[in-house]
Amino acid sequence: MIVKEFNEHVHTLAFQLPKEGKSCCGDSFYIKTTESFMICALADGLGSGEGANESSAAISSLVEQNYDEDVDVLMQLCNKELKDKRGATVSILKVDFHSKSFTYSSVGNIRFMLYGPSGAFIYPLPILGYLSGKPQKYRTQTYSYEIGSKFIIYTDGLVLPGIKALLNKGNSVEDLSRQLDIYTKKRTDDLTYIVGQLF
Ligand SMILES: [Mn+2]
Repeated sequence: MIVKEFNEHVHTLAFQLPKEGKSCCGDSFYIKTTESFMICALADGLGSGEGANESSAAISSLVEQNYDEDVDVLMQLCNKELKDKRGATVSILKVDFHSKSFTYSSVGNIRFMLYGPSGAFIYPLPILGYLSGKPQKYRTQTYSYEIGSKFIIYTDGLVLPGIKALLNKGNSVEDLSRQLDIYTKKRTDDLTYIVGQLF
């Protein structure tokens, strides 16, 4: 599955494949772009198949229903939402086009990297663990970004060597996606990535 969203401030391309032999993907994502912001949520449900999907899909629909909330509020709502479900690793990215800044928060092994044209490399560290409704610490950080910055968010089904070089080389989200193609063939888990470029 490929989903693209383009406007004058951001181009995004999301790509998803279930674990080999599975018809149901345990990862879920949600992306919304407006004139002033983009919000992107990615969740990897614990395990695989339907039980994993139940948790991750709950995150994407929660963010869809509350997309105008701040990232830290959304993370707390996500945690509550996963009470009595299997649990999930969750990352939320919100980009403010007018202030040229983004806020990111993550619990678990989903990775995010942003690479700016000047060579600036932003790699916010996640909190270890996963959300399951238990009391939880968060690390929500805001950074400014340069025009032309490229980013990737991806679940652990994608194993990438040399991510910095890849972001540096890719000239568009389609180009980045083409370069990621060979790594998606080697997956041993559900796999989702979202690549984007900010303008
Ligand atoms: Mn996974």
